[in-house]
Amino acid sequence: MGTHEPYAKELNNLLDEMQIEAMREQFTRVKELMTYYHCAMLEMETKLNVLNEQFALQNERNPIESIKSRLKSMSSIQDKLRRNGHTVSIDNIEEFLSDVAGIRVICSFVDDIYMLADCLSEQDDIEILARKDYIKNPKPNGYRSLHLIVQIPIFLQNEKKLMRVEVQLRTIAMEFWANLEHKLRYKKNLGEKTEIEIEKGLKECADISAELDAKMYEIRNKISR
Ligand code: 0O2
Repeated sequence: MGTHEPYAKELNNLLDEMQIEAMREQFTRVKELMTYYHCAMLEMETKLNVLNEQFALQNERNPIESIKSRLKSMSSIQDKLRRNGHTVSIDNIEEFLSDVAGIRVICSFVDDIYMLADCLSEQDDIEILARKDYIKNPKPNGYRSLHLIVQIPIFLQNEKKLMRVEVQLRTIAMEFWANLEHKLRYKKNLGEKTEIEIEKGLKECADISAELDAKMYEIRNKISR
């Protein structure tokens, strides 16, 4: 028995080392992938900023109020993969998640949203893989925004890589509603009656925000006729 012990210890050490090496490799790959998503996000931001500048030259106003970008956190990535029945792996991140890189574009008016979406879809280096129009078809809770899944190339030292970025376009009023609704969504366990009242209240606020957008659009058109 005793004579096998040194081998067992060596074998354990070897296994430990192999596991550490495998973990190191995975870590490097995740870091690499997240860097690629970050680069794709920067490319998309530049495209949007260029459109903003060019539109301002011609129309003396900016269609974009602000741009917010974020990379999905590792814990959200894991949660989303598991929630959708996938194992957590680097390949599955690339295959099944389209919103690791996310850009939110806050526009001045509703027509600016569609103008920007059209401009993006006409650019020959990017492809719109999916489009969800929650402005024309709001979610039952009142959520409005235009969502695009865009595939964009990034040019690395020796290769071109196609990456997916989720672009959410919305007005200031839509952003205001979505931010507050997001904060309030987690305050549950208030009792069924109160929760129904809150949902109804939020839906009313969403309708008011849609009216506000329509009214602002009308006023702008009167001014810039
Ligand atoms: P985060 O942190 O904002 O990224 P998906 O889950 O994306 O695969 P789904 O549900 O069809 O598929 O996506 P959808 O409808 O395009 O919505 C995804 C994102 O839109 C959400 O991201 C939110 O950012 C936003 N969103 C959608 N519905 C609502 C809503 O009712 N209220 C608010 N405030 N935001 C909404 P995540 O994944 O929730 O997280």
